[in-house]
Amino acid sequence: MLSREELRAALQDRGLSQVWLPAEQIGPEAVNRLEDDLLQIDWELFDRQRKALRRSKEQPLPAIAPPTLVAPSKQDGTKEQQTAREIGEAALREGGIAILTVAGGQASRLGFEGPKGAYPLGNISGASLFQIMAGQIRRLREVYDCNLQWIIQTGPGNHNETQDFFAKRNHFGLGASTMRFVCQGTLPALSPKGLFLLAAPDKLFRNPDGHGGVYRAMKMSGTINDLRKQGVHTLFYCQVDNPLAWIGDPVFLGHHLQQDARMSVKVVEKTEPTEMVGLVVASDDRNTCVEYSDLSEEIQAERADDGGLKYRAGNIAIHAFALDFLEEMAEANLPLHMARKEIRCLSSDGVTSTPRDGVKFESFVFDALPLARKSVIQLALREEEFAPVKNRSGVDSIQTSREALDARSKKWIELAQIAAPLAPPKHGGELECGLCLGPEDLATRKTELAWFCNNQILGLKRRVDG
Ligand code: UD2
Repeated sequence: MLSREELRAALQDRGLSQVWLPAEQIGPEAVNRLEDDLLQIDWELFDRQRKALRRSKEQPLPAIAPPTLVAPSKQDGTKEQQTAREIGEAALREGGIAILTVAGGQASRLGFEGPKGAYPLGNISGASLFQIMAGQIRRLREVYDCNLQWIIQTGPGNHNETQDFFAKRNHFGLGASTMRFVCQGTLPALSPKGLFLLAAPDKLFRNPDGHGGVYRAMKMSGTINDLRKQGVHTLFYCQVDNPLAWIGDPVFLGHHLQQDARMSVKVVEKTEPTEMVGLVVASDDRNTCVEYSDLSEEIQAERADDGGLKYRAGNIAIHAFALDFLEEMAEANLPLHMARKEIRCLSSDGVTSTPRDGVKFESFVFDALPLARKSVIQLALREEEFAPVKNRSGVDSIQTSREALDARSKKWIELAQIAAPLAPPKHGGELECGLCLGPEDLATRKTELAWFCNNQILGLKRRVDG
């Protein structure tokens, strides 16, 4: 960290000395508080922010081609898939895997106060997104007889609330010592001319550094080192907004490990050119992920010989990471993405607050993909693995996600050949959180199932066969 004198010099060199003025008008204590805040600035990163600001346009896209895709995990009839499953299962059993979920966002788009993971999504039970995921992790621990760790990335706006949410619910039976909450960092927002914006005379205006902040947060918090000491070598990564995420999918993990991949990704087939998901494409000898907004409409609408979209690999933000690669990415200078917005901050009078033009910066997890010398891109079946909750209504909404969960439960019950008295009624049923990992797992538990007609949750109650 800089000394106080060095800080003053760093500000002066960059033409930023006016940042002191409002604090100086208040007094030395306010100046000290601002100084403490400014001492947290990473100047190398700050200079990159300013450089990004000066870049007039995003970089032109390199030549791209469709990536090579591995078949979905469910279609595991082939020998290849079976081998991958065995490798993934062995890694889970041996304790080489941990789960990482990014949950730094608020649920404001859903009209819900609080961390998004606390949103009660369960159709009948009202189970939160966190609880649905916790259930899967509990079941994985049972099936693979392991102590699977769960790391949740929170944000400065929901860190305490998220921890309280879990504590009040006894960590859903997972055990507090096997969970870790890692708070992502922030980046200062800047004016279009590259000056600091102030939230108050003694405080910079900052915003969360994006889900790409997870790399730094995992390293700075000591989590990567601790996991390594515990024998973890690979992370399964997912977003909290997708309750269908097949957490710890052993086939996906197996492919990733077998190919010695550094970062892998699951994709769903994009069927509409206008669908707003990032696309995984091949470029040179690497894979890369491009935001839909960075691709022209013509490219997005191009067709392949089979009539489907040429670029159809839609990123669902499920990854596998080699732990070493995750650590490298903490120092990798990933691109900074900018959002130009009106920001409510201190006005030039240094007293009142007012909306001003500003720029927020963040980094994205998937920008690490082209830095991975090897990556596996695996197809996932949308109806099985992807129904994110992004909006209050319409596409990717609470309703569409609930419907997808419901449809999947019904399908699993059918596939597990659960007999009529145990089958759910036509309209809305729910599999109890943590009951099973999929239809095969459900089938193994047939004798332990009971159907609760009154609350329509298919869960574990008693051994029905005595
Ligand atoms: C993201 C991807 C998109 C596609 C889609 C799949 C981006 C820019 N786009 O869309 O390509 O893969 O997901 O669902 O990411 N989060 C944090 N910290 C932050 C910001 C977000 O932890 O600073 C978490 C957030 O809690 C959520 C996830 O990251 O779990 C996704 O964030 P989002 O909702 O902003 O991403 P979205 O929907 O734009």
